[in-house]
Amino acid sequence: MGSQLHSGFDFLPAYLDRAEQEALLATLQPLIEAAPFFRPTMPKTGKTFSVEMTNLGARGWVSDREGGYRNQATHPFTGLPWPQIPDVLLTLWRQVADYPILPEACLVNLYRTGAKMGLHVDGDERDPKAPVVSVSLGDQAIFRLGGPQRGGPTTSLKLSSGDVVVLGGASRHFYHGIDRVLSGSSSLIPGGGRINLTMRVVG
Ligand code: MD6
Ligand code: FE
Repeated sequence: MGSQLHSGFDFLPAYLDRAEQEALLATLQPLIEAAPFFRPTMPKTGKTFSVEMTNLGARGWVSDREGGYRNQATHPFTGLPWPQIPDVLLTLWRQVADYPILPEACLVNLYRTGAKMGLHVDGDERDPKAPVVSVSLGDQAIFRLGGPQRGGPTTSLKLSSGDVVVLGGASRHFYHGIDRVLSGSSSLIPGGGRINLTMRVVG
């Protein structure tokens, strides 16, 4: 059990050691080749995200101007089903999620130089009890965690390669985002940057 800053929030620093991080990245590489990163766009405005995304699992998360936020079975550009979530991630979920159902989606976020993610709530999944489990690889990032309302107090936390965060319980619907990534702080990812994996039960 890591430090519980909020009910249902769990921070597990250095959950994966360097060898495990390298093995996970090697496992992800062919999956990402099959389902390449793309840049989602915001509903209505069509503004592009600075983060590049892809998914693993039966019900990946996508967003574009026309269709808005949604879960779908196929990659929006290749039209192919997303690759399966690898066993190493399902095992990690079983170890930390404390939830009987396995994740149906693993969103893969890639932050290259300058990418960040605004404060948001992950609200597109229907099962309110299932946690979201996040795994960070590569460069460190400043993660901001608020509460249930936009504009409330926030705390920030530095996430490093190998760290795991669980947003469960009340914290499942807390605002959070990535203020910035500390470029060059890790040598794990070729070309630099940060990958964040978030596993979800879509419901
Ligand atoms: C990131 N993480 O770390 C963005 N969402 O790049 C998230 O948006 C997130 O870390 C839900 C649960 C945990 C998370
Ligand atoms: Fe999120």
